[in-house]
Amino acid sequence: MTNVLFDSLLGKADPAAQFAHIPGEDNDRYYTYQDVMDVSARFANVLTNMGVQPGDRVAVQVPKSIEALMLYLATVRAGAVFLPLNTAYTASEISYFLENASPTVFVCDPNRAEEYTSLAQDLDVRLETMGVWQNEETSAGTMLDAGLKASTTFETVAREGSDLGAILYTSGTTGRSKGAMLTHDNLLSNAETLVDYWKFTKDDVLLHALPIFHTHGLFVATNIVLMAGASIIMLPGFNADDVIHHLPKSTSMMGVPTFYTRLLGDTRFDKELVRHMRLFVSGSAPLLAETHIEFEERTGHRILERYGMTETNMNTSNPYDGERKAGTVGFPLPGVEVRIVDPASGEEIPDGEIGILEVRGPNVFAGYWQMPDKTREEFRDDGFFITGDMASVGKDGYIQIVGRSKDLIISGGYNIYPKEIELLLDEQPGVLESAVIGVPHPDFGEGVVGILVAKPGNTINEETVLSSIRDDIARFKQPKRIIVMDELPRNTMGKVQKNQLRETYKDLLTT
Ligand code: MCA
Ligand code: AMP
Repeated sequence: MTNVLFDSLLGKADPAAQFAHIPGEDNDRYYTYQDVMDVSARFANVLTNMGVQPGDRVAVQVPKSIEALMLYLATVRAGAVFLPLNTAYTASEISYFLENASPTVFVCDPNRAEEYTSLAQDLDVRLETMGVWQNEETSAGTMLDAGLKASTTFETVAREGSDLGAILYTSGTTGRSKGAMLTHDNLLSNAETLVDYWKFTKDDVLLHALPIFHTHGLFVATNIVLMAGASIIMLPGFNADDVIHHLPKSTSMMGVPTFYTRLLGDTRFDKELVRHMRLFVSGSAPLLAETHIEFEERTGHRILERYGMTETNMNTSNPYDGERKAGTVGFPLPGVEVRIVDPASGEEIPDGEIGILEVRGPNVFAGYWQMPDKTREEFRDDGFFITGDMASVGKDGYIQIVGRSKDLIISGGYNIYPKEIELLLDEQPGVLESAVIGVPHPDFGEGVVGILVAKPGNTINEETVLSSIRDDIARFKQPKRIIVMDELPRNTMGKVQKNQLRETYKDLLTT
């Protein structure tokens, strides 16, 4: 019996080949594929000794590090389910995830252990810590300490393709997040397809500047590299100086559009710097056609844009060899079926017309964790998943994402559901009601704006509202501006007209 995901990702790796280069302030570190096997075995032993059983959830909110990636592999190796959490989430956000997913272990940043101690006790979750490795003399958390003492031999737990490998939470339209259950087959099928489609080989060096708590940085970037036996240069996050420094040693990079607009804003970013590059991939949010064009003019490279979701991994991609069309997300990936339907009837509509994009394939998730009703609502009877993205197919077959039927803001590649912020703003003293919208933002594509109406006799102060929600939700979700209106514009049905608000405030964050 095999462990479908782990054995496929690492089955053919050359132990002596390099997996990672981790630039450091004082000295750089390097990981071979043998190190990947050894360190993932150590953490798998640690997890198993803590009582983690196959199928148990391991929740992780830790700073980006190579060891955090090894913890992902170790969890899969131990037959458990990896549950990564955004490092920006506050304790009150985390408490929902822990309660909902009931993990056996929660690994957090050592700097936040105190904040989480009583929460973990109340929920009967074992709390462990993992920071960024310094050296053998300096402790960087209980997981790393235990890992150092653990054996590098571990008998990988057998798992089938239909077993869960990970749960990733996506924000919900009603404010509460839903845990998307991803199976070994979901993750593996997408990695196999993308290695092939984007022509990754063992000679590739991927510049990794994305966070590793979302699909893009965790599965798309990492699984592909492992599967191809390639290597990464692992940066703690996106910083233009570091990226520019390491690009000449890389062959490929994956990023959200903000990465590319920031690089274009830097005069050091030119043709010479990226001479060795083979591929730039963009996704998670729409890449403006003008960014695509400016990028080609500056570097001679055409960014390859693809489209995916937490629930589905990657669905469509521009071609590697054929034309990469600006403003489109290309074609359905091999094995993935895409159709565009009329939102009301669910009937397929002709090419060129705009409808909702639905998708079916081995990449599509197994449902929302403990939410059978929500799962049923978002699937058609024939197995197609209703993405909520509005799209059309051009005459040439290229798919264009033209908007969203769901009320979603995408800021710097992070999803933000207005309802969650509105519920919080409505609770603030003196607030009668609120509407949260996304408007153009020069750096993040879209930025959050909160529109408030005061209760009669009350006045609202922007600073007071912003500071009182500071500890409740992640910083990236907090409105960049608060606007106070006498009343919200509504249609005859009483529904708030967000289109009108978006139009009125379209220049608020750009000027
Ligand atoms: C940081 N801030 C943000 C964002 N990021 N505000 C809005 N939107 C954001 N995305 C705020 C911080 O709270 C802070 O506010 C200020 O901006 C500067 O923060 P800093 O940490 O310096 O920002 P940064 O490190 O430069 O981060 C920007 C970033 C980052 C590099 C664009 O957000 C990022 O790495 N985004 C990638 C997201 C991603 O991986 N998405 C994939 C999801 P203040 O100063 O007021 O405190 S997976 C997915 O969507 C699907 C599956 C797919 O298709 O891939
Ligand atoms: P998430 O829920 O974080 O997985 O985000 C998925 C959403 O990101 C999709 O439903 C789309 O709305 C959006 N998205 C991802 N890639 C693209 C893209 N290339 N162009 C436009 N939207 C995208």
